Amino acid sequence: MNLTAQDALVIVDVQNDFCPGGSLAVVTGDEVARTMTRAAAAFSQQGARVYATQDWHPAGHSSFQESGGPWPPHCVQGSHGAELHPELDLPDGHEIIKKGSDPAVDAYSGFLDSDLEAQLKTSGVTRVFVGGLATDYCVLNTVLDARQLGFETYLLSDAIGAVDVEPGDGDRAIEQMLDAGATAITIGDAVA
Ligand code: VGL
Ligand code: ZN
Repeated sequence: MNLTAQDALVIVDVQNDFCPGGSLAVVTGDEVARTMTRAAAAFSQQGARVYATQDWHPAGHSSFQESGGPWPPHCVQGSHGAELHPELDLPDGHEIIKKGSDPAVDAYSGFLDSDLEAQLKTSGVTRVFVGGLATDYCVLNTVLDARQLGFETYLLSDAIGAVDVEPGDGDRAIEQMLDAGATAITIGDAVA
C-alpha cells in the first residue's frame, strides 16, 4: 500500500488478561500477539507509526462484576494481567496509550479518555490500521471512533480475536465496522 509517516498501526489491548491464561481470555490471543509483532516491524520499517493501547483499570473498576459491571476483574493497573503480551515486541519509537483509568467509565475505545486522537492528529496521521483484542469490544469501538473522527480506517482482519460472549458477536462486530466505513485488509496486503 506504500505506507508512510501518515499511517499508524494501532494495536489494541494485546495484554495478558485477554490471552490464554488471563481472566478474560480470547482463545487466539497468543497468535494475535505474534502476528502483531510481525506487523509492527513491517509498519515501522516502512516509516509508519506504531501505537499500542493498554486497558488500564484501577482496582474495583465499575466494569468489574464486584462493582456491578459485566466483566471479571482484568487489566488492573500494575498487575501481570495488564502487561502487554510477552511475545508482543514493538519497534523503537512506538507509543503506549493507556485508557480505562477512570473508575466510572468503561473506555472500550482507545480514543476515549486518552490522548490518542491528539497524538495522531499532531503527527499528521490520516490512515489508521487497527487490530488486536477484542474484536467485539475494544477493537470495535476504536474503529468506530476512528471513523467518526475522520480517519481512513482499516481493520486488520488477520490480527483480531473476539470474546464472543454470544456466538457470532465477533462477526457482527466486523459487519458493524464495515458498515461504518472501515475497510478489511490483511497485514500482508497492508505492508505489500
Ligand atoms: C475489553 C472487555 C473489557 C477489550 C476491555 O479490550 O476488548 N473487553 N475491557
Ligand atoms: Zn476493560
